[in-house]
Amino acid sequence: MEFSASMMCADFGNLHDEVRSLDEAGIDKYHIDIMDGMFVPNLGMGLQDIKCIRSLTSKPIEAHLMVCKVNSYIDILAGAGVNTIFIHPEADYHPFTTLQRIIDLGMTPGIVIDPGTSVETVRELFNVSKNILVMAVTPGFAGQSYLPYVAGKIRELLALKHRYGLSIFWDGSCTLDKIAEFSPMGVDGFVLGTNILFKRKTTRGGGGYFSRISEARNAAHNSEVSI
Ligand code: S6P
Ligand code: MG
Repeated sequence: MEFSASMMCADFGNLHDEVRSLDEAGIDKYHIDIMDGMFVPNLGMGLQDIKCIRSLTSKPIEAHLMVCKVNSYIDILAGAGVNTIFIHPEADYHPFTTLQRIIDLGMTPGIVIDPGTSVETVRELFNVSKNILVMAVTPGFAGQSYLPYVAGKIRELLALKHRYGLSIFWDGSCTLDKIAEFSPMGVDGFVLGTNILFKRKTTRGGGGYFSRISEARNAAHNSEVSI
């Protein structure tokens, strides 16, 4: 089970402390949301943020690209020390070429499935990208409500998991009850944002993050009943 910290929810006034605290608290990966104000109506994190985080941790960094010109960002992100890049295939005319470029630069490719995208539409890409990030909210903002019909799509993906050798990750409105429900089914990881990791400003810090990550691990562990 892998838990990522959604860094757009972190306290940017204390980014150094945030990363050090999350590292010490045992976070597995850093999730960086990158937006261009076009593919989604918001702006996310920038290159300077990524470089800062890279300088502070040796843990993996995953970039979630919510942009139109996907292939313009790949080389830049490789240079910034990103380990995994998730792309929205519908934003790219030639997602296979972009995924291959990610591989050629020594990174791991991933694809994101929007609430409005069906599994069948992107299934051919599973031959190249084994990491699938499923959006449980409309991409663009933290703190949104869970879209219940996404559960059906996750079940569809889980049915294909072994055939393609997929790793399936959850992004958006991740709560402890969702971890408890979906990790036993085979979801491999969750992006933690305002619902679990960054929920109360007043209690941020190593101890706070440690107990929140522990709660997430317990939710996964205590419900380990295989299907
Ligand atoms: C949404 C973005 C996500 C969120 C994260 C926030 O566009 O891709 O990574 O930052 O899901 O978590 P929460 O718990 O506030 O929904
Ligand atoms: Mg994201």
